[in-house]
Amino acid sequence: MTNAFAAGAAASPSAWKIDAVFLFITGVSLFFFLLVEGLLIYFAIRYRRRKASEDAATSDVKSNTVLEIVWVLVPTLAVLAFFVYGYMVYRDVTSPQPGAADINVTAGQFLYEFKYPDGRTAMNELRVPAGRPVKLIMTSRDVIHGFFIPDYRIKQDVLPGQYTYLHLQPDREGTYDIYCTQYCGVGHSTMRAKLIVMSAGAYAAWMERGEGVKTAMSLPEKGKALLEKFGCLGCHSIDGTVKVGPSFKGLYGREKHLEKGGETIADEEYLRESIFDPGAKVVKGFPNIMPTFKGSIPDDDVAAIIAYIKTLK
Ligand code: HEC
Ligand SMILES: [Cu+2]
Repeated sequence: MTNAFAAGAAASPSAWKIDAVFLFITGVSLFFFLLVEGLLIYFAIRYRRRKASEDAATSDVKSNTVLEIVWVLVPTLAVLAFFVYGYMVYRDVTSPQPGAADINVTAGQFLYEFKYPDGRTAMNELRVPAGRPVKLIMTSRDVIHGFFIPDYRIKQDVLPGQYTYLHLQPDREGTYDIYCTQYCGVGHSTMRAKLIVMSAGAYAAWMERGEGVKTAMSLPEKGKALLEKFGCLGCHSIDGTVKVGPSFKGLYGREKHLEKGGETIADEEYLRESIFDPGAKVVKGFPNIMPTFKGSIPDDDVAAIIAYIKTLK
């Protein structure tokens, strides 16, 4: 098996974009390194101390404005180019892709669990069809883990009690390594999984076969049942009616105004926080009376509830 430092060829658009930034920075740095070191060596030889008779006084150079402007401006522009180019690629690689499939990832000592929207669960094996972007919604059930796909050049810490995201653009079929990059305990080095990118046909056939642990319900169906089970619907509606609390209809992705002032986008992490710590971001115009469900709703159930809320467009 290859290790994390021997990553293979770039295997997704994000990977070659990141490689291009890396090469650009390395190339420009190499150019200036050779220029400066070359001049250093050249001047050291050209103006070395010779016999005393040749020790003529040097010419009286005070300053050279043009030269000074050039040597301040050129490196400034180079560094700005690193920033702008790097930031553009960072934005591109970390922003949601339209039409992405959502997959929940739960990291735990010492495995990754992948939960698909149809309710199926797989351990250490993430199967996706080529050509369709994927959004990973990740959390940990114990300590901090680091989700890393070397061939994609992307990495994201996975934290307990919070969602973090990773956006994949799988476009080439194959099997790629997934590592954990945070030392998370004795089994850390065995914490490996596979990203398996399949052709659309093979993926559909795999879905059809229904491999993996599959619950009776899809994630959103389970979420819907949980809203009833936990009594959320006493205060929240799913059809747009405002009850004691705001309606869940159209909630996902919306900009929410907060009681404290300011606003936030209702993404998965916002929804998770609203359930476990309702007082943290109180919706403007509503009382802070929602009870916390921390400890009473397992992480997996919260993921299902969020999957359901996302379907309420
Ligand atoms: C006693 C009534 C009550 C119950 C029960 C309740 N909530 Fe709430 N909830 C509220 C109120 C009021 C708000 C708005 C104030 C705030 O943000 O805390 C709210 C806000 C929210 C928000 C943020 C909504 C938005 O528009 O930004 C989410 C998500 C949420 N609740 C989910 C749930 C879930 C899931 C459950 C069940 C597990 C639940 N709530 C149970 C009263 C309740
Ligand atoms: Cu780990």
